[in-house]
Amino acid sequence: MNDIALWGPTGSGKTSMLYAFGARMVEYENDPELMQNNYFSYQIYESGTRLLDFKSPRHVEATSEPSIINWDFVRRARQNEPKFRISSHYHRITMVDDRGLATVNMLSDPEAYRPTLENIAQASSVVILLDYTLLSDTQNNQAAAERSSEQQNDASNQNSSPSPKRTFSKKEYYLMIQQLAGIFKQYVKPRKIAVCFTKVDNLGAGFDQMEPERLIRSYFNTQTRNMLGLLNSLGDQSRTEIRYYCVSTRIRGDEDNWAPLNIEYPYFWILGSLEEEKITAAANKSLFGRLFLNQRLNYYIPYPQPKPR
Ligand SMILES: Nc1nc2c(ncn2[C@@H]2O[C@H](COP(=O)(O)OP(=O)(O)OP(=O)(O)O)[C@@H](O)[C@H]2O)c(=O)[nH]1
Ligand SMILES: [Mg+2]
Repeated sequence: MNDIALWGPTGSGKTSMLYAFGARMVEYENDPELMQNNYFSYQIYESGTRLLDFKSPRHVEATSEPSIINWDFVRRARQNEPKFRISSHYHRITMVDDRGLATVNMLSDPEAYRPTLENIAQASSVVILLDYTLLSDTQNNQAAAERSSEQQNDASNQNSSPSPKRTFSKKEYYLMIQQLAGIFKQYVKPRKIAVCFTKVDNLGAGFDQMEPERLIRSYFNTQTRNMLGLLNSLGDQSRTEIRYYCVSTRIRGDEDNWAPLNIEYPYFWILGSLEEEKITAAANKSLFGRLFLNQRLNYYIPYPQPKPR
């Protein structure tokens, strides 16, 4: 199963991220500058039928129940040569987008939140959202200060209506990731983990170009708790790969138009790996295939990557 599960507290931008990714794929279809260096078209269909029409950001609402979204993702070459054919793929992907509250509460109360926990633990890829605007102990963090007044810990209201946003101290955020790491250790399986430092648009221009590790270190590390070190240690587990991104779903102040930053790259990494695995698995079916595997992989055209920093 190609499941991509999202983990992040209420309001960290999980649902926005999914739709911003879809919107970004539409940009890849239509933007002449993007198309210049890109020989592929990317399309997302809902359950094998409808080509998805991505709404503008103001339509994203707080998630009120677990959403299991089945997408057919098609990467199709605009040209017909072997290297393009070998790089054209169709994927059936399941996006697992739960309520932030459930992804947080499953850590301390696994029994009550068993379905959420299973969905995340069993997913072959997990996108972890680190939202610095939810930190309560970051100096000059206006957004966080405003939200802390609405702080509420909702335990009684498990299965209904969207939950209010709450803030976290750096220590609390660290402890959540530590508990999440414990779940990954318990449910051993090959896993890709994309850690996204979100809402970089709030930090101002140029921050999307920064090294995500640096942002994580400066916003989430404390004197005694090394968040980046903890995240890196997830990658020490066998068959677990981890990568870091800084992303944003939109430019602040512009409510009507998507202007996502880097949002496609975690998904491109995951999809690209799936394609290389597919090519390898197909080749391994025959001696002939095995002989030419390296050649085929050399032909394969990788997805666009974030600009080197
Ligand atoms: N500035 C900024 N705001 C964002 C970004 N991504 C999401 N938001 C805002 O954050 C709020 C919450 O976004 P959602 O996508 O609903 O968050 P969620 O993680 O799905 O929340 P739950 O479903 O409640 O768990 C919305 O008001 C979004 O517009 C971003 O990259 N930058
Ligand atoms: Mg949501």
